Amino acid sequence: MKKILVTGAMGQIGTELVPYLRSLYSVDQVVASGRRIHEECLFLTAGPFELLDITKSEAIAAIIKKYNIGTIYHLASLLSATGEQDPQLLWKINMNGLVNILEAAREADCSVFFPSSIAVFGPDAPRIKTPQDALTRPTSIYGVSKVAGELLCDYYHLKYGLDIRGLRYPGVISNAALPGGGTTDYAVHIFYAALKSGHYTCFLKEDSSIDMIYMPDVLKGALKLMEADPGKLKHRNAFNVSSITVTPRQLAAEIRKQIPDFTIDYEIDPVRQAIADSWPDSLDDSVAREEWGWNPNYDLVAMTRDMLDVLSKKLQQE
Ligand code: AKB
Repeated sequence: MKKILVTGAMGQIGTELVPYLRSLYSVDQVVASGRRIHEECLFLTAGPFELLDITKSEAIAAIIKKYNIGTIYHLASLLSATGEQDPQLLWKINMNGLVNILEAAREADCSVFFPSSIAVFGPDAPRIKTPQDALTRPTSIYGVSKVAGELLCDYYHLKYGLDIRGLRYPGVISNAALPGGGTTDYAVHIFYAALKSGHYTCFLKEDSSIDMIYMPDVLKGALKLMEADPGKLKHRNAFNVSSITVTPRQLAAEIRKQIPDFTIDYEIDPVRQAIADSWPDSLDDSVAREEWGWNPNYDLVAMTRDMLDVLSKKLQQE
């Protein structure tokens, strides 16, 4: 049976996607890869693991051949805030990396999962419940790379018949690895701060609304899309998905239901605030629901309860 390769396995999503896939299939069936090994993610090396610089095309081809890879979850990417610090580096990693993956997938006839983002939308798109097929004219380099990536994935499907599927994730909330360099990172940091010190200083304004999704739904959604009947997929790639629409003030209020003394104040980071202001407040994910049965489990209340529960146990052990 052909194996699965996960790039960017030491990142926020990869750290949980690899164990999830290994638990569904088998440890040997899933090859994790990353540019370097983070100490807190050493557990990923208990199964097949390869150091991989995504900008080196021969290295990707060699891993595909070595393990007989049939499916690639291509997660290696810089995020929105980091991207604004070095747009050229973002382009190199996000675009050249994707081109390399698609070319290697074409040579070896692999299926590909490509995570896109709410960042594909810019100020010209409708802000509330942004539809699946709304105008994609982003103003961040990260958003530009995700739009180009979505189009490239469509092109490889049309031109070469490659099976490439993907989701537009909003902010991802999780409790294993910390997110690195995103605009929505506040929605993870706030939980650590609430449990450690009872106070959080937020870098976005209190009323900045951006959609979020909880990690179990991220994993479930990716797998469900990859296993969906291709005959039913009209869009195939770049599906809007979401489950929580929230502002920092509302998230703080939800946390306060369990930690009544929790306080929050605001020191706005102009770069991340400008990115947040250019993104939709919320996404319309009805097309994903119709075409392949997207059906998330976690709303704001359930996610907050689970985050605090899991994180408080984790922090007690540290
Ligand atoms: C970011 O904030 O850059 C990411 C994203 C929404 O794609 N979390």
